[in-house]
Amino acid sequence: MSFIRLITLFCCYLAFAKVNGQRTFPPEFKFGVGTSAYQIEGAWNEGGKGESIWDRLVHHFPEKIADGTNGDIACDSYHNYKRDVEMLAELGVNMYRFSMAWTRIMPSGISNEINQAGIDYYNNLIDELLKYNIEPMVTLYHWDLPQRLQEMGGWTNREIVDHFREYARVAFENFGDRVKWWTTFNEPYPICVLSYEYDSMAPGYDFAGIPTYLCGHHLLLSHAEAVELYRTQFQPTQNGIIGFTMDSSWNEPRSDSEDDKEASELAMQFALGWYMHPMFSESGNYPQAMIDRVGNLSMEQGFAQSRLPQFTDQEIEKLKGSADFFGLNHYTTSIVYKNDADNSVNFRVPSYDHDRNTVGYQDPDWPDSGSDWLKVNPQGLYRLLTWIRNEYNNPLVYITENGVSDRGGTKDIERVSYYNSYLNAVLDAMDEGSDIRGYVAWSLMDNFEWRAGLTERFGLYYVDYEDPSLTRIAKTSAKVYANIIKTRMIDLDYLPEPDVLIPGPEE
Ligand code: GBH
Repeated sequence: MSFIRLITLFCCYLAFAKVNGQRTFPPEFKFGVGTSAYQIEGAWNEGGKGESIWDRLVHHFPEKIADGTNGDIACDSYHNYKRDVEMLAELGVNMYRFSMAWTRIMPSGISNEINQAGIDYYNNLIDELLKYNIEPMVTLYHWDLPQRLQEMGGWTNREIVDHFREYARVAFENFGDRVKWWTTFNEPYPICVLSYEYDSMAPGYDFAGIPTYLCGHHLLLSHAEAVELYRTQFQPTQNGIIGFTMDSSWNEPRSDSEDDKEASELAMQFALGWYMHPMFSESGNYPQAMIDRVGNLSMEQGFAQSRLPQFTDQEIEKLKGSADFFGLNHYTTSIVYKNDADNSVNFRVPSYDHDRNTVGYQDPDWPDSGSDWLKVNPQGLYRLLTWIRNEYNNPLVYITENGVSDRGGTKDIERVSYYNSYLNAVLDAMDEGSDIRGYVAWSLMDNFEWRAGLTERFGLYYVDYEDPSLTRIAKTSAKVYANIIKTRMIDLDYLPEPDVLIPGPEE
């Protein structure tokens, strides 16, 4: 660690120690950790599992993954799930957020074939969790679309709405007696923008400005259908709750100027409002700014209709209020301004970026992490939570992901300071009335970080990928997080040694 970085950390620490006082998280506040199927399970073709778009991407284009690795084995949680649950018990978490692989349950994604071995796997995992009183929070879709459905156009084909609903039905039927927390989707931005608009996530197209909005539209309709199904046929007897997990950075205006403030608002509406406005506002529809911008630009560009599809009145009714809670994933902050202020970036036309018209950058003084895109700015989480409270009339929020990466090693002082300061920002927002009921740290353990492969590690537990048994070792942060959960307080002086001292790459 550089000297400058140490000093920055130390200053953050002092500023924060001063305001922290002795605030506590309420006893009913839930703490958890999260993972996702493709990132941890491995066993990609075992137990009758079908091929997903991530299996396809890593096998056909290994050069797209930073270190050429893939999720064929990952943390091998398919075989090691009992050890995973043991770690959850060590942490003392109240809940575990994980995703189900659609292809384990329905190999081709279509309901004519249900795979019992896949259902057994999740039954065993859920039962193991309940033995320790850990509540499962299940994500139905964390990016691993059945390859067969991709061949039908994936999220750009409206047919997918029915297939997703049938998948959700099988999940509610088989697991809903024990699963009381559901989210339909994890993070629409990587699903629709980074996959169709950019070749960054599977399936990896670079078709800008059109499929992106079709994908978003069908994602929203799939969500609404699954929620309606749950509410009418399962919720009355199963008594769980269901929501959607949104990812959002905070978009800080570059200055106080009207233009920069407008840029911040546009960036928020195009990222977060795109999905949350239909669910949490009175309109049940896309944000007006998005309807106007995409509509007007589409006309100028010679399209016969807006590239942003329209909902029918009936769809709007279904979407409105279709989430029992607001699931929020948050990692970092961008500083934004309007591109037409200086046209500093040459956006493709048409494209989502061109429609949104904002440019973002990060403050070089914010501490960095193991990922280029992730710089540390806890104020951003506080501002984002405040924005959500004001924009959507103080919805019930669960933070479903928050965390930071390293590049190896178990003495993760930077992660400790990240969690301390971001959890402090959560307390700040709660003090001002935000209705935040829970917090899920990303991630239980190091895992397959998509295009970054195994190079970026987000875990509270270190995974030794060199060791065939994929041993997991508690990092310092795992012990600190366990202490926060136990005491319901942030103790800045608590800095235990990791289970085993493994040096990071720079040490
Ligand atoms: C979450 O995405 C995911 O839900 C989770 O699966 C993931 O492991 C975790 O965050 C950590 O990334 O390299 O410039 O193309 C957060 C959103 C989307 C942020 C992909 C990083 C890649 C940026 N992530 N993005 S870049």
